[in-house]
Formats: sequence, C-alpha cells, structure tokens
Amino acid sequence: MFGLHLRLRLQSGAVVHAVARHNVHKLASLHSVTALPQKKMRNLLYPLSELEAYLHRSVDRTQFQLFQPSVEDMAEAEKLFCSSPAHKIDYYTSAERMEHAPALKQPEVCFIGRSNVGKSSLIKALFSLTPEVEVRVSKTPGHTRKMNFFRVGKAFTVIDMPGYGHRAPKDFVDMVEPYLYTRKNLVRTFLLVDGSVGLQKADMIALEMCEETRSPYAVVVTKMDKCGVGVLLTNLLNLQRVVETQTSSCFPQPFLISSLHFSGIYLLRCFIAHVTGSVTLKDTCKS
Ligand SMILES: Nc1nc2c(ncn2[C@@H]2O[C@H](COP(=O)(O)OP(=O)(O)OP(=O)(O)O)[C@@H](O)[C@H]2O)c(=O)[nH]1
Ligand SMILES: [Mg+2]
Repeated sequence: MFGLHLRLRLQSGAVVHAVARHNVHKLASLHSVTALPQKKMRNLLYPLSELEAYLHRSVDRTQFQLFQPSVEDMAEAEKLFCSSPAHKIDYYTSAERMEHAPALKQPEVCFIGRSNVGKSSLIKALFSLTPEVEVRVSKTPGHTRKMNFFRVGKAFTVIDMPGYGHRAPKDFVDMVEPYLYTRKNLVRTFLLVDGSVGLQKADMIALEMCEETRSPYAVVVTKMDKCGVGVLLTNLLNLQRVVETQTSSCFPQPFLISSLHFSGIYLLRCFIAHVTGSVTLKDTCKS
C-alpha cells in the first residue's frame, strides 16, 4: 500500500522522466524500487535496517538510525541526479595536482578509498539516471589516475579520486592529501571500505588522514552483495568500534551499498543532497 501510494506521488517530475529513457538500469530510480515487494524495497532503500535483524539485543542500534529519511525526501533528492537543460550533470575536468583543480564555488563531495574498492562504480551508480555521464570503472586496480570533477548543475560537484594501496598512483599523497586539507568548498569526504574484507591497514591510514583534516567525513561500506551476512556484520561491527573509539569527525552511521544491485544508492543520494544544502529534508530520521 505504502509503495503504491508513493508511486502515485512520484507520477510527475524528473524521476519518471528519467525512467522513460532506454538505457537507464531498471533499479536506478525510486519509482521502480517502490514497485517492488515491501521487503525487497526496504532492503534496497535502508540496507542497514535489514541487517539490524541479525544483531544481538545487546548491540546499540541508535547509530544505525541517525540518517533515515522518508521515501518522499529521497525522491526530492533523486531529482537532483536527473540531468535536464536547466540542471546539467556532466564531467567537468580532471586534475593531477591541487594547483590544477578547478575554481568552483559549489559545495563538493569526494570519494576516496583503496584502489578497486568501488569509488568510480559508486559514482556511476549515483549518476545512473543520467547514463550519458561517463564514469570509467575497471577490474584493474589503479584505474582512476586523476581527480575527476563532475558537476551536478549549480548544486554541487562530485569528485572521483585515484585510489591508494595496490597499484595506486605513486603521487596519491601529493594529489589527494593537499586537496583534503585545503579545499574550502569540500563539505563531505566519503571514505570507502570494502565490506567483504573490512578495514585494512591502508584504510586505517586514510581514516587517520581524514581525522587530521578535521573536516567531516563518512564511511561507505561497498560491495555488500559480495559477502554473506556473517562476514558483513563482523566487518561492520569492527568498523563501528573503530569509528566510536578512534574518530571525532566521522559520521557515526556507515552507509552500506552495492553499486551492482543499487542497495543504499538512494539513501546516499539523499545524504549528499542534504549535506550540500541542495534539499531541505522534512525529517532525517523517518522511515
Ligand atoms: N560485486 C560488486 N563489484 C563491484 C561493486 N562496486 C565495484 N565493483 C567492482 O570492483 C571493481 C573496481 O571498481 P571501480 O569502481 O573501478 O573501483 P575504484 O575504487 O574506482 O578503483 P581505482 O580507480 O582503481 O582506484 C570493478 O570490477 C567493479 O565492477 C559492487 O558493489 N559489487
Ligand atoms: Mg576509479
């Protein structure tokens, strides 16, 4: 009933317009997700709340529920990810050094993480309602070698970063660190961690670097489709413990995603729209 009600409310506007395009993935938009059975829909929209069922009663759940906007709010946010003549989403430029970074005024969000963790795939999934925006992904680690800037109309900019770790560009530190420390309009950094392997040593170094910059960041747990619930929960709880005990600028709620199955993509779109000030949510904690 809830899904039907929502679908009716989504009948107008950019969401439906985007779905009508040929090469848009069938799960790219909320419109198609709300047509799914309730449980499947919840899995895709609020992946963390689904995992909660497996947690022991003694585990504190409050940090998993900090950001749980309504589906209507997610739909508002989703409109920002649909390109139109008045709101163009496009690849803007690439930079190898901070000095080459474009002088843009819009708020920025950037994605960092180990090579192959799924940064470019996540950005591709976020922009899946605008498939003409080309975001290159690859099986080979170290594929993204520059900072790639994508403009989302006049609302905000998304930056795909080169990875660190195996086969990463040697100058990752020269490129990304200065950006994180000095970029004035950077409103959120997303640190990606592979859900199937959990926090690695290189991730801990990145986490410390994010802490040092003192600017807000959030952790995104990727590839949740690749591992079983047991492994995912173990890695997630370990991450929670680290965030709780060793960080002060990290958003306490991790974002769980699968760029392959679109789990968590709608929620992350909404969080990005929220932190960049592009939408005013009615309620950040209502599901
Ligand atoms: N199963 C699964 N595979 C994924 C997911 N996200 C990314 N991948 C795969 O992981 C590989 C690396 O993805 P990329 O998005 O290119 O990774 P990256 O972090 O941008 O890598 P670099 O640019 O090398 O730093 C590709 O083969 C993707 O198809 C996911 O959610 N699930
Ligand atoms: Mg990449």
